[in-house]
Amino acid sequence: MPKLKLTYFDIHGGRGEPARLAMHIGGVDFEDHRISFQQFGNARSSFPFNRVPALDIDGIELSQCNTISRYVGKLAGLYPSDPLQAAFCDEAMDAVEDIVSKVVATFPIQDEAEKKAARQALADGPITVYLQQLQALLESRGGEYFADGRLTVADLKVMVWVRSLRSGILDHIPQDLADNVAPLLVEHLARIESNPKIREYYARFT
Ligand SMILES: N[C@@H](CCC(=O)N[C@@H](CS)C(=O)NCC(=O)O)C(=O)O
Repeated sequence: MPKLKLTYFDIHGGRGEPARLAMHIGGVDFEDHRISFQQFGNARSSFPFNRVPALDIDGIELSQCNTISRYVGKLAGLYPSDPLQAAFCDEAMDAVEDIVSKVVATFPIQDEAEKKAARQALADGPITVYLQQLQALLESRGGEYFADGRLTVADLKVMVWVRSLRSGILDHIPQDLADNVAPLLVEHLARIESNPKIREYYARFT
């Protein structure tokens, strides 16, 4: 097994969290390198594409969160070997990345009224559409998991996003949006969060 070091912000969410969870669930040993926003700012140019998460694999730097999740998912046994099931897994992960990118684009908006308008437009439009379509995907795959009839990195990716929407950290996005437009994703969140290994992971931080 290679020596792995995942660098990401010290938060329980975002683009690095699915990989952390996957490695914990699969018993994949890794260094959980958490950095502050200030440390990131000071070291930005040292990361691939000036971004995190970054996964150091025996000295090789790997970027792109879904690529990282797929890679560690394979090591952890949380990525399908069947090509179609793998595509289902990728589809859900890439959909989340689409919508996360739209929300992240509002982070730099300084003017509060402008930010509110941008976030409300996202909530009424694309976020609702992505929630509904992800819910439809989940239903079409049997209703419990996004691929392979079992827990995969796709479930971790969707779970982390839906949890962040409901957490209240995103001003101007109604906390109950997912509950109202995609209740099956909220049930999915509860199911995935109740996984004993996920509970064990978060218990380390309390
Ligand atoms: N396409 C990249 C995007 C990575 C990304 O934008 N990461 C954010 C943090 S979640 C970042 O590093 N932002 C710093 C910046 O934009 O300067 C991925 O999938 O990992």
